[in-house]
Amino acid sequence: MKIDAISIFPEFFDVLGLSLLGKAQDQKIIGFEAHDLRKWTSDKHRTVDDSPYGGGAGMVMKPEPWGDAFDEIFPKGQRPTIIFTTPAGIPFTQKLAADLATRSHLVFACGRYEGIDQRVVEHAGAQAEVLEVSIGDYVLNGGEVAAIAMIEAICRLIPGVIGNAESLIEESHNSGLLEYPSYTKPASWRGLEVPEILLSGHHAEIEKWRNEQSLLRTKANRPDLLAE
Ligand code: JBK
Repeated sequence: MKIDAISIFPEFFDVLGLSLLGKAQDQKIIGFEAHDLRKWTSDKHRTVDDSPYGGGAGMVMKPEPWGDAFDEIFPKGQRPTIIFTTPAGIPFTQKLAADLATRSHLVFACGRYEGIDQRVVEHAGAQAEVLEVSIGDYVLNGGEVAAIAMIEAICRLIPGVIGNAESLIEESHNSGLLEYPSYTKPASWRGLEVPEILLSGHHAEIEKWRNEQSLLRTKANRPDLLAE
């Protein structure tokens, strides 16, 4: 999979060189490239934003650098998928991650300020599959951290990126509930004990206990998941 990211802070994406995604790049399973949007400016101040039509606070990203970036980054005769990371997008979910993991070329467009001129999104639709996607209902300073979260969630689903295929299978088996709590050695630590059932060797009982714990946790932390 090829992944491009366009941002005024391409250094944010340096973290993708670490750990499993770094290895996957060394092995050529994924090819990642971060681009500085200011490359596609031509004025002395390398301006990427301007005041909003209709008034209001903040600045809006100008369309021209984005259009020129797409002209260079979108391959001719192909239809990549472009993802605009924005709090106004559709929710990013594991299902969407799995869907996007099947694409051959993703482009992440990361806005700053109050967002990008909406015509950029409209215009990208002529050359690409376009998605506006949000990682959650909170305020970030820009779309870079959201893109990094999505890239990690997507790439770990690509065959060969994660060594242990079993961990992927186990994750898909948790039936929409939260994970049960886990423990490791020592069995006694600072006066706190590992639940006895886990030391018993009764596999059926352990599974029953874990399912109960998943349900209790989900009730407490994510009642919305049970309503579904
Ligand atoms: C947020 O994807 N997001 O969730 C996102 C992108 C850019 C800015 C933001 O505030 N939440």
